[in-house]
Amino acid sequence: MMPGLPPAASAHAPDIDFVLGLEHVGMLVLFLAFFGYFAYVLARFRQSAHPTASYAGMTSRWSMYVVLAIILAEGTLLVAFEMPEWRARINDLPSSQEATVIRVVAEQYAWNVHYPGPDGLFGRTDINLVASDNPLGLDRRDPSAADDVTAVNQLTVPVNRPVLIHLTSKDVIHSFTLYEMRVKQDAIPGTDSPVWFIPTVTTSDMRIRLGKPDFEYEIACSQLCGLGHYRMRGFLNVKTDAEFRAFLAQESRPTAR
Ligand SMILES: [Cu+2]
Repeated sequence: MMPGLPPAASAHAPDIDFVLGLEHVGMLVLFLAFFGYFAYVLARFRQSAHPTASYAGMTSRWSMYVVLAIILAEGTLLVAFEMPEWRARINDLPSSQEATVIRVVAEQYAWNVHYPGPDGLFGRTDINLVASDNPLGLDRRDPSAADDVTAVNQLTVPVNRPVLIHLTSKDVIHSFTLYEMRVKQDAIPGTDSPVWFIPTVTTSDMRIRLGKPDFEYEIACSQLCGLGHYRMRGFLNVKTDAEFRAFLAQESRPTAR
């Protein structure tokens, strides 16, 4: 419906695009109507046709009815379309049984990715353990941490299953953005912001679909977060279930670290 958007690759993307389309059509109607009226008034009430001002002005009420109609249309857009969409995205989180649960910790200027590993438990993290070779501050002595998988700027997820990301930040506010998934969520220090989506097209299928063999889904930071903001760029790898399992098995071997 909306021209110029990136390709859509998540289950909820058509809903977001529909609401975006409604909003833009509404804005276009308002823009054309106001400019049409403005042009009409410029011509209709030009000085040569009205050498003396009318101090009584307009007495009819139709302008009030127009404004009420605009308020009604915008209220309908908000209550009937935007709020249900918001609710579905924010309130109805998938359970951790059905979803692939991943932590993403933003920092200036990278995305740290943390998988719980086969045991499904995230290992303990401690700010005092944060080092250049341990950006998450993961405590490897914690039994739940032994099989955890970490990555930097590479987020790998399985296709056609919910992905639930627990998003936070180590330093300033960043904004986690996956354009093709229609996901955007601020990453705030000290706050766990859950965000979820169901990817529907693997990276390799999207390459075929677009005819671009080197296409990648990008993770962008949409919040100006410092001098290196422009290079805060990661990649989202959407894999088949089998490929994802192989990736996790490969990465969670102790020798892989
Ligand atoms: Cu950032």
